[in-house]
Amino acid sequence: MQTTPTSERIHIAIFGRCNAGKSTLVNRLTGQEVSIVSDVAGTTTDPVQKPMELNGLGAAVIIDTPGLDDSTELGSARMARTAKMLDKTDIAVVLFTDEGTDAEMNILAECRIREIPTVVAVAHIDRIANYDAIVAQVEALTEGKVIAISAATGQGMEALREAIIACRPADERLITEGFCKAGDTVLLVMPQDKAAPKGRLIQPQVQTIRELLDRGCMPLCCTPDRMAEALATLASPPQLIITDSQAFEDVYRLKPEASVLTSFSILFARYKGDIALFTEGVKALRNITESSRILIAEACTHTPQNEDIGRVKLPRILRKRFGEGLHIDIVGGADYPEDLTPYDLVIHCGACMFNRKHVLSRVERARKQGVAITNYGVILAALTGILDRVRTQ
Ligand SMILES: Nc1nc2c(ncn2[C@@H]2O[C@H](COP(=O)(O)OP(=O)(O)OP(=O)(O)O)[C@@H](O)[C@H]2O)c(=O)[nH]1
Ligand SMILES: [Mg+2]
Repeated sequence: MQTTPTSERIHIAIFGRCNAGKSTLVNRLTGQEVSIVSDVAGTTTDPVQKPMELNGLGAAVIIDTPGLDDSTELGSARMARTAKMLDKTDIAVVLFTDEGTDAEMNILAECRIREIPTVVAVAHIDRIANYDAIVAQVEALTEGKVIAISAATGQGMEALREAIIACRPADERLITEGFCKAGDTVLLVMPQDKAAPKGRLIQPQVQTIRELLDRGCMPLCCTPDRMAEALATLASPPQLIITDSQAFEDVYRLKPEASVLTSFSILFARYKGDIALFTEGVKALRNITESSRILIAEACTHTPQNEDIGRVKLPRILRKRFGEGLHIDIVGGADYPEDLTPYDLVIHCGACMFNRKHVLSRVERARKQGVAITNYGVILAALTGILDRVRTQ
C-alpha cells in the first residue's frame, strides 16, 4: 500500500476547457477510472484528486478540474474552486484544443504570475485533422514547447510524462538541512503522552527520523524523562537536539553546551513555510492591542478538541495578554480570505495536511498585502520564550 502522505506528494493539476479530455487524461495517467468521462460539457463539476505514482516522478497527486469555459450559473463558483486549486499546484498541465485559446491563455498567465511550472499540450490530435497547425499556433502564443496528445488513443503520453517530470523541482527540500550532516548524532526528545496516537509516532517525528537515517545521521530517541540517561550513553554530546515544544524547558536545562537546540515546530515551519517571514511576523505582537484583529487559519476542518491549539489555546493566551476584547476570527479548510488587510496578524496552523506550495501560496498572499503572518509553532515559541533560545535557520 502506498502511504506517502498527500502533503509530501507533487500536485499535478490538469486544466482546459469543457470536453478537452481532462478527465480522460487523468484516467489514462492513473490507469484507473478516477473521473467520469462524457461528451456533456461540464461533466466534472468539482476538482477531483487522486494519489498516484508517476513513473520517473514518484509520489504525486493528480487533480482533475472543471472546464475553464463553463458559462453556466454555477460556472463562476466552479471557476473559483479551480483557481483555488492553483494554490496547491506544483505542476500545471494546460490542454488546448481547436476550440479557442482565451481560457487556456488566462490560466497560463495566472500560472506564470504564481511561478507554477507548466506543460502545454494540444489534445484530441486523433480527431483534429490539422493539429500541426494548432500546435504551431499554440507554440507561437505560449512561446514554448507544445506536446501533441490524444488521451483517447494514448498518442503523445510518453512525451507528456517526460515533460511533467522535467518540471519537477530540482532539489528535494530537507527538514534538517543545515542543522546536521552525515555522521552526526541527533537526539530527538519526543513525549509520548495521552495526546499521542496509540501505537504509532506522529508524522513529523516519523519524517524527521526517516530523513536523518537517509542523511547518514544517527538519531537517538527518548522521552523527556530519559534525556539525562540518553545523554549519558553518548561518548560526546549530540551535534543536534530536536525537541517537542512541550518539553522545551526541561530539555533546555539539560542541553550540553556543545549541542545545537531546535524544535520540531521550528523545523516544520521552515520546511513547510517561510521561517524568516514567520519569525518576522511574530514581531507584530509588539503592536497588538485590544482593538487589533487577528486571523487564525486552520488547514483542516477537524472537529474541535478540548485543548485545540487554534480554537482554544491560542485565543486564550492572546486574550489574556492583549485583553478580552481582542477580535479573533478563526477559519478552517479552504476558507482562507482573499483580502487579509483587515487583519493585523495572520496565524496559520502547521499545515500538516497541506503541501508546501499550498502554504507558500497563502504566505505569499499575506506578504503581498503587507499583512504580518506567522504560524502556530513559531508564535507559541515566541510567547513561551523559546524562540530566542533555539536555532531557527
Ligand atoms: N477523439 C477524442 N476524443 C476525446 C479525447 N479525449 C477525450 N475525448 C472525448 O471527449 C469527451 C469529453 O472528455 P472528458 O474527458 O470528459 O472531458 P473533460 O475535459 O473532462 O470535460 P469536462 O469535465 O466537461 O470539463 C468524451 O466523450 C471523451 O471520450 C481525445 O483525445 N480524442
Ligand atoms: Mg471532466
